[in-house]
Amino acid sequence: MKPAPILRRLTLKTRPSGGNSLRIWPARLKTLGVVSKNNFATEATLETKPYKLHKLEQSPATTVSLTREDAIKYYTQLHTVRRMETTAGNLYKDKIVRGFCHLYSGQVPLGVGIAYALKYKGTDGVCVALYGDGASNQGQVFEVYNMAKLWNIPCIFVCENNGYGMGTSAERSSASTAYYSRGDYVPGIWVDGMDVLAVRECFRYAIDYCGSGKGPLVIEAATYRYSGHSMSDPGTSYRTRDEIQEVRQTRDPITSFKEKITSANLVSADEIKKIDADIRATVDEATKQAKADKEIGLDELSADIYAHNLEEKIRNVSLFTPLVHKRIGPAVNMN
Ligand SMILES: Cc1ncc(C[n+]2csc(CCOP(=O)(O)OP(=O)(O)O)c2C)c(N)n1
Ligand SMILES: [Mg+2]
Repeated sequence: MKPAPILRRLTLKTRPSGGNSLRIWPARLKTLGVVSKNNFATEATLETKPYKLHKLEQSPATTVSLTREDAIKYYTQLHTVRRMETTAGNLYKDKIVRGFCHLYSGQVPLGVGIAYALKYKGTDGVCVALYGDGASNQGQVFEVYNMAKLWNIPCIFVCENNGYGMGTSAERSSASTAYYSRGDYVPGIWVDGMDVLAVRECFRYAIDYCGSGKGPLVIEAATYRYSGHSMSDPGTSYRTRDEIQEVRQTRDPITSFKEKITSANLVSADEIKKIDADIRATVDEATKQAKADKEIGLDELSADIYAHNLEEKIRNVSLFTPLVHKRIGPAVNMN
């Protein structure tokens, strides 16, 4: 096994503000124990892709420090999400998952309302409101940009620009595709959404910026949509297969992160293989269990909608036959 290259590196600590605090400690690396027993680096210094700024002077950090623990955590999360989504997509195609399902939908004004409440209550919390390039041209987005800047509301607007809104390319729908600058008087950052560490630093910066009372920010995360908008969109009638292949080969976030962490000697190729195999086994097992389980009852339609439900009844398609709110378990983020 190669010795950790970390001793030759300089460790650059970054503050959450994104400003580099530039504490360079090459001589102390050994005593800080940055080389683990098995010769892996426990921490490495890596470069992110550059950002583009709109009405901001300071950029998020481009030289960042990554621990071995975080490298494994991020890789595992990224790969598990992809494996789950691919599996869910296949189950849909096999007609095992039925119906119509949007993976998530953003309500930008609602996010600004939540952010306003955080400020009103005197907290330093921020709210992240996400929307796609396709949604970005709606009037409501511009209305809340105004309100958020006027009152310096701590809202991070995130435009996930994946190049397409349903079957329409960003260039065909938007007079300006520089989404990070479309808040005009709201400062903005363009970040490569395929670079995990750039996204991490960008959000560190944004949380610090908005949480310290400076008002809202617009982040454009540049990414790519491998699949169609929904299962009924094969995603190949308005672009070429070559375009999709090209992105998979040159910009894939998981592949590039894997390369980064293995070449920084944070994780070995064997460990990656083991993580991949474990994820495959976990998702396969969950799929097997989901297929074998009996169908869930209709009472689950109205289960766990609210963390703290204030009214016992939930509105149904007919007002006269309301459903009952059922508690199955606490929300995962409230444990
Ligand atoms: C207010 C509103 N107008 C129109 C629609 C119909 N609609 C659903 S998705 C979509 C395009 C979304 O594009 P984007 O946000 O880029 O999502 P992506 O296709 O990349 O998943 C539209 C117009 C909607 N859901 N809501
Ligand atoms: Mg889109």
